[in-house]
Amino acid sequence: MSAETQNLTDGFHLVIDALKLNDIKTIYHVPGIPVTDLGRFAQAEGMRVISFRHEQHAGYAASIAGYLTQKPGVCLTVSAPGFLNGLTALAHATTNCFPMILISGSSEREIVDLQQGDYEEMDQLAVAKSVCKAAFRVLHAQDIGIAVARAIRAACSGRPGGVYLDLPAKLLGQTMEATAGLKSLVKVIDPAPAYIPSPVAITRALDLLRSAKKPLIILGKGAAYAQADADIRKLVETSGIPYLPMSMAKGLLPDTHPQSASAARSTVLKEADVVMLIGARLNWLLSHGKGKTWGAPGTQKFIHIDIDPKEMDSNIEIAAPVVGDIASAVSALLKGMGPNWQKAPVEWTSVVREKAAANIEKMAPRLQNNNVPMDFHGALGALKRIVAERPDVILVNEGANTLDFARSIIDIYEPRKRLDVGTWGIMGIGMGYCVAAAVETGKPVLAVEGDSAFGFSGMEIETICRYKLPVCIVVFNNGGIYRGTDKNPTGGADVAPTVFVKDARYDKMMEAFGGVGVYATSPDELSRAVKEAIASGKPTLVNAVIDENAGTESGRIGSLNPQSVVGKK
Ligand code: ADP
Ligand code: TZD
Ligand code: MG
Repeated sequence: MSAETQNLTDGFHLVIDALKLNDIKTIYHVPGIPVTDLGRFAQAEGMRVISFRHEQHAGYAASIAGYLTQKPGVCLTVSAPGFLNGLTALAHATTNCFPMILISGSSEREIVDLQQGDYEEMDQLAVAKSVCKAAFRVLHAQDIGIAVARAIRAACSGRPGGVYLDLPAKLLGQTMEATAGLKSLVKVIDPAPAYIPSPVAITRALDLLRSAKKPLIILGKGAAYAQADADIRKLVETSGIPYLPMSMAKGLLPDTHPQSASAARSTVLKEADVVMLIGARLNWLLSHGKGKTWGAPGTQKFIHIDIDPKEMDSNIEIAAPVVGDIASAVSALLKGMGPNWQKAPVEWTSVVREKAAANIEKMAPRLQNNNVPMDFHGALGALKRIVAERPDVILVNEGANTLDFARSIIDIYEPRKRLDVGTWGIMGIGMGYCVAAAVETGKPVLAVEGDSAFGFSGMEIETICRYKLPVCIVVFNNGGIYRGTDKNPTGGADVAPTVFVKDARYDKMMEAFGGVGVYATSPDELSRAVKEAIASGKPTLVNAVIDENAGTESGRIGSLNPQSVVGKK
């Protein structure tokens, strides 16, 4: 370093220093102009820089890192196409209420704005705005500190979500005096301030709860995100109310908990008279709180705890809105309930418990089958028993049948141990989630993937092997989307659009990168392979051969498909 540059810093280093000052330790990334050196310098400065094969997966990794840690996951991409690849994940983070920051390099402003055709030219800020909570562009090195601070605050405060930060190439090379640079950085104090619900709202909610004959609690992934695990459990147990976890809220209380109503879902949704939603929206996943899934209109009243006031009455009337952060709200409810709270009526809780127990008993023998080729129940029964022995494993899950069956069959025992397709029911989160789950927690990861779902992010198994992550991927290979048996009705040479290559060997892909590949045709073989993978921590892919007839159209959401009166299948 020459004497003149000794006391200088630049845009690259200010971005890194600003992130580090705010305790952000990892960047999920794909290198290229103009951010290659940003990734290199970040690594040199002690950050963990995880380099992916495609930005979408780096983005999904960042989004779920945000969910797991309550700190924004950071994804760093190149301009236009790299940015667009990352944008799907940014939209996903916003939709799922995960804090994330997408940082993209961009081309020369003067050329972009005059549309003169720069390398990877695009007005990225304008494009990003519609899919995130906030979008900022930085033009001067001295503003980097404040921009990163704003991005963190926007991502974490209130309802969490995605934020876009646009860094033009020229900014990164800009210099400023090092001490002034250091002073320009901002450490965000209290990035997610508590949002205390009003005492009136708490009293109203408790009065309604007290009047209930058939109360129900629904826990959503907002409740899991809030990390108020002990108080949430205490609330459920003190109240004695049956609870239903949404898929990513499974494990907040162990799925084997006597108050779990998962196996009596349709009964409780239909019959409950007061429903308390904690960090769960009444969106399509809960049939918007109305229709045949629910009781007759007017027979059910809702308490809704959410940090976003706009969520109240979004689909139906909310009798007791509790606007606040979940930790504060649950603690206020507990305080209001006191030690002598009357537990939920046994006439109700015993009905729910018996219904759930009967359904679980009915299912049990199917989960023990050792059929070859495997069906979903035999294969998932084997995995269920493994997770019961290793509750610390993080389960990543996507697919259609593979998703729906795994969600109901595999019990989860600890909070934030089930990561899945989320609010959009999106395919492609798989390998990005695996990487971030392993990197952020150091825990073993088990991915249960439909063969179609796996294909969306399959190339990232190289990333998993490269970083030697303790990830075991099980591909449920039924030869296609939903099933492998569709035919081309014309009899032409092309196979049906839902069908893949027969007997594909996904396990060999893993071997290509030095990982362990296993071909499993029975639940016993599958079980052995997964146990070994978890014990060794070696990147492993098990190709689990599933009966190509076993699945159904769209898994459990086939009813959402529009129907044709003239089309032939
Ligand atoms: P699920 O898909 O599990 O039903 P949703 O994603 O629909 O869950 O709902 C999550 C909800 O949790 C969102 O409405 C979001 O505003 C809310 N939320 C997220 N974090 C918090 C928090 N700390 N406190 C209160 N509400 C939160
Ligand atoms: N693209 C994206 C990004 N998300 C989607 N949800 C889809 C397409 C549509 N889709 C589903 O909803 S499930 C699915 C697709 C393509 C794949 C289902 O096949 P699978 O699972 O092999 O993963 P099963 O076990 O065969 O049902
Ligand atoms: Mg399939």
